[in-house]
Amino acid sequence: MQPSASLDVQRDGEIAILRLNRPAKRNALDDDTVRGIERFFGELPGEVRAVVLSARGEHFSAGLDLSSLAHATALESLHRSQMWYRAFERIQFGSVPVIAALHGAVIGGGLELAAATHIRVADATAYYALPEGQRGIFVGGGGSIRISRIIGAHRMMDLMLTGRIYSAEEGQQIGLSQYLVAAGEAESRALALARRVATIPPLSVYGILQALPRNAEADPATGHVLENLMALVAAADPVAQERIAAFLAGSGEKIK
Ligand code: 1HE
Repeated sequence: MQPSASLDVQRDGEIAILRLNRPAKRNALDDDTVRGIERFFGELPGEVRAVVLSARGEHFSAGLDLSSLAHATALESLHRSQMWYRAFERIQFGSVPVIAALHGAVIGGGLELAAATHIRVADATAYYALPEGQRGIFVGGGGSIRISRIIGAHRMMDLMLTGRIYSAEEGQQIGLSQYLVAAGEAESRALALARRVATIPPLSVYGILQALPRNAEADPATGHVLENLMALVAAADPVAQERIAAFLAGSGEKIK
């Protein structure tokens, strides 16, 4: 599948690797790219069990392609935002875990894109900024929801009001990445994690991707009911039964 000229797709068994491929423009996200992301996640083959989202060139992404704002009416910008919402929702609430491999600039809409993924691996060259305030605009890819939930609204305000840049190390401390690796190693670590993730049975994946983030926002009473139902459904799956029986028989995987 080649969802757009600015995206590059590779298959490695049960893993698909989607790379932003517009390095001359620092992987700035134009309409074609975002539409391509939406298409890619909407048409993922059933055999794919995990996706690595990476980028070619020196930077992950410089955010929204600012040239698309040059003559845009408010209505056109609204429609663009809605397209970003659709694309990023397909990442966050799709059927497979998505692992981002971050390096260089992870800026503006690029950070919004990364925030829609489930696991983020950053290398030592990664840095994060939200220059929307300086540009006189606002986030428009769900960042005020996703990024603020990851790092807190006040940190996000600081980034947007002062133009502060977080280093890879700072990003790791506040949860922008869950893994921090040496320069040039983000994609290989993301791939290794994706192979591990691909062994999780689909019903557990469903609970982790669909029930968990909703429960994190739910009132406890509703959350307990959803958690119970999800736990019952997952445990009844023959794959879960087999794995538990294997552990009890001494042949299952040990946690170490
Ligand atoms: C771009 C973009 C872009 C680069 N839109 N064309 N994002 C920003 O405000 C970040 C803007 N970009 C930068 O600050 C820098 O480009 C970088 C720090 C990321 C990289 O610097 P550098 O020196 O490696 O590259 P460069 O020379 O600045 O850029 C290379 C080319 O990419 C150049 O084009 P060229 O034709 O002159 O070669 C740049 O114009 C182009 N380029 N970034 C368009 N963003 C859903 S709402 C989200 C709102 C936002 O994302 S706001 C944040 C926008």
